[in-house]
Amino acid sequence: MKARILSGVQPTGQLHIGNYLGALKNWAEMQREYESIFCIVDLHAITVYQNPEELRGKILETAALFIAAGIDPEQSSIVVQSSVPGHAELAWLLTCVTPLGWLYRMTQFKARSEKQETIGDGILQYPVLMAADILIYQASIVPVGEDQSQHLELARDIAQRFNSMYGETFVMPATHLPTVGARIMGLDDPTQKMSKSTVGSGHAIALLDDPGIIQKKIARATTDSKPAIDLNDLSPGIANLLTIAQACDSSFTPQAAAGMRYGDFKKRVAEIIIARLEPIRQRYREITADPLYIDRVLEQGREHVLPLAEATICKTKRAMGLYV
Ligand code: AQP
Repeated sequence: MKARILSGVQPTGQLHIGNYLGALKNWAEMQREYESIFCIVDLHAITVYQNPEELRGKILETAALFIAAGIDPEQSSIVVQSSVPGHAELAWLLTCVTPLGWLYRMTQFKARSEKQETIGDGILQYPVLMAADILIYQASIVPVGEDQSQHLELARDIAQRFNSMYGETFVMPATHLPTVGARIMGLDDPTQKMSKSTVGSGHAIALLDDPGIIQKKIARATTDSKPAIDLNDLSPGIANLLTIAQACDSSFTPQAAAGMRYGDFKKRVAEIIIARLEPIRQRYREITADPLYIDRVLEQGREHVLPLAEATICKTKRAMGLYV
């Protein structure tokens, strides 16, 4: 039997090259080797207000982008988190074994709560729901970008605590990070992670950006005042562009860029990104030409995973002494 992998993306904002290089690209590569479940985590998205009409559109767009980026719905299950009630149900069961202090320590919670006057309980509980997303499918590997490492550690801690309190119930999930591209930084500020939620037209390369926009964004990317690339003294902006180029095209090496003038280097990086993203954009157009195709894919994914989720819910409730 193949080991199972699970991962997800929030249907918010525009999917960017960080999401692709940190997550989607690896999913597409790993799906041949593993039984794969990829979720559109809409319950995570609503931890902050989402316009309901836009959210529905984003769910479908995200599913289409999964497929355009290489996820094969005949090989992998593409699932909307809220369409499988077990995610929320397991999250409650896990909430009851999770010490509050573990949640307050999460760096993402701290960063988000600092930015807001009142903070919703959902933002605090987010990592427990994420643990439920993983544990409900007994996934043994979770391919994510580096920003999710702490949440993954917490998922393991929760699983371990549950198993020691109620007996072996959950498979212990391992984090899988890409070797290159685990943390793509913002083009406008290469000290900050590229994020869907960060506003600004120069921050991220969206997967659906056209070639002209990509060239402009790379040309404007923050670097430094040096004229050419010195591999012994890389500023965060140049290091980030090198990482993006290398992750998009494995035949590109930083050594090949040594001594290149910044203008020429940026043109080369833009070409590499365009060559990587153009087929995704084209495939996205083909997929979305049939308005019902995505609904069929999502229904097929849901049907496939429902029994898996149900089995874990029963096992967990039974372990806790609840009425099954
Ligand atoms: N910059 C990144 N570099 C590498 N991987 C990344 N991921 C996200 N950003 C990067 C990975 O993409 C998957 C989906 O994550 P997400 O839906 O949380 O995307 P986001 O861009 O982080 O979205 P938000 O809404 O802007 O979230 P916050 O505010 O948390 O940053 C994950 O596997 C993630 O690791």
